[in-house]
Amino acid sequence: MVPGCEGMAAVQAFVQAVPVAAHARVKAHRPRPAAEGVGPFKPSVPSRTGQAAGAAAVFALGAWVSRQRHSVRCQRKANVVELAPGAWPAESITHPSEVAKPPEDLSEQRKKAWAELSASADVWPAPENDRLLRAARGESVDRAPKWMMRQAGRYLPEYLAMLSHTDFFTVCKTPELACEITLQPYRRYPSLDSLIIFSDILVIPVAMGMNCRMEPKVGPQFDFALETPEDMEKLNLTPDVEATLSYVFDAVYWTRQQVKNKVPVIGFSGAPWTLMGYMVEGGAVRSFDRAKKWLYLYPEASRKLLSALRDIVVEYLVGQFDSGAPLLTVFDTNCGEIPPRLYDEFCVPDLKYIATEVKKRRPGALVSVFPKDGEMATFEDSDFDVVGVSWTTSPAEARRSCPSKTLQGNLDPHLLYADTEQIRERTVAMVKEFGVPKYICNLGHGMVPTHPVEGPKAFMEAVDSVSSEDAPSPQLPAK
Ligand code: 1CP
Repeated sequence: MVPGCEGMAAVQAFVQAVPVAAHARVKAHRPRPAAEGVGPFKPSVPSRTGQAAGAAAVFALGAWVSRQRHSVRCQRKANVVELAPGAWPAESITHPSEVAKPPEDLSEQRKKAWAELSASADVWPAPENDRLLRAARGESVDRAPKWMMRQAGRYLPEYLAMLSHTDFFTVCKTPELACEITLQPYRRYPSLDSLIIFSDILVIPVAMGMNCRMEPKVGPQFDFALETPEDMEKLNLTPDVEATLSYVFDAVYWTRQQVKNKVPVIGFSGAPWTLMGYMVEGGAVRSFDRAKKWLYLYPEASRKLLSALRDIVVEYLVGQFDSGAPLLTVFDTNCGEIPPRLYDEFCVPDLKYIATEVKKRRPGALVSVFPKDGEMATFEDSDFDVVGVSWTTSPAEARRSCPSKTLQGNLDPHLLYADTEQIRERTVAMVKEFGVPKYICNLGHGMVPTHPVEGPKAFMEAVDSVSSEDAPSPQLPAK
């Protein structure tokens, strides 16, 4: 028991006893009004009062909000999450039972929609705000498009509220809940130029037969690790991607509808090496020693695993494109964990193949890679449209490494703890260093649970304040 939170177990037991989980809705579904589904915060309480069961519902919601506050206070004491003072936006919370539910035949509708579309075109109609896609294609834009890695997640109290009713992978597997969490940052920051579908890179190992739990304070944990090559026999190296990951495709398709195609929905996958890292280690770890050893001890088995992952990644990205995600990102978060020589040998050919193959099969798709802390120049000669820049690289160095590519990045996520003035100043300087042409503004890695919610607002306002005239392509001095 966490000291000072003695009531927490009872509260949690009560919360669990109330059948509000995704599959056990007790209330009649109340679809949110159209504008509410995508716009900035709209208090949900007043709209309930006119309903027949208004008073009871308000009472229930009040009790629920109070439970969440209590739970978050307890979590803060347990040092699980730090919320900025006054950051709790009670009015922005959507109860899982209130989330608009898709039709039973969503998967069939999705497949039919793509079959009809692909008969005449190879892309979905452009979103109302297509800055991200224009920038990815190297076309002109009025200002830099922006989004934040891990924008839908644990720094948002409304995410924590949702997660207190269900578990992480249930959310991933329930399209309306994944959609709701995808929309949360957009409601809070309506000037975002893109949404990234709420999911996790680890859904691929799950599809291969490695069940995964999200342990509080620990992170993802698989039921088993790949200790030796023999353990690969426990995996399905060629899973049916549509059958095992259709929940992600449905979430993409549903989110595109719910956001009314106002902004693009980004699809994503882990890169083979980053996925292999988690599979060999058995979950989130501080260092990937065992995975690195695999490359030296079992090079053949490593190649076999990496190429199986590569083929699944291609299918998975194509499936997300067909569901309505025009831009697909490959996260190679563990790129910088191994020396360039090893990365070139084991990882680069597969990554290049992924970009080439996805674009061969879906010429309208835009593909992006984030080789965190790696040698970006490797990707200048690839079919990726966009290359992500870690916070460890300077904008000038990144431009020199990949002169023909659209670059994405790279604000130090820690800057989001600073005061608004500093955030604004550094962000404007960064946009000018990159220049608006061929640029997508983002962080140099993801948001973390302790980030205050005010930081992203200052970051986004700063990006919006710089026009393409203010920040033309930089003239880079020779090195
Ligand atoms: O908003 C978004 O970006 C969409 C959701 C998203 C994405 C793109 C999540 C939700 N995870 C990811 C990708 C992801 N997951 C990566 C690649 C990108 C990156 O480096 O940021 C990696 C390495 C993971 C693996 C992972 N998932 C870890 C281990 C690494 C770490 O951060 O310690 C952990 C802890 C997770 C859990 C996770 N994934 C996503 C969320 C919101 C959470 C937290 C779960 C929770 O506690 O509620």
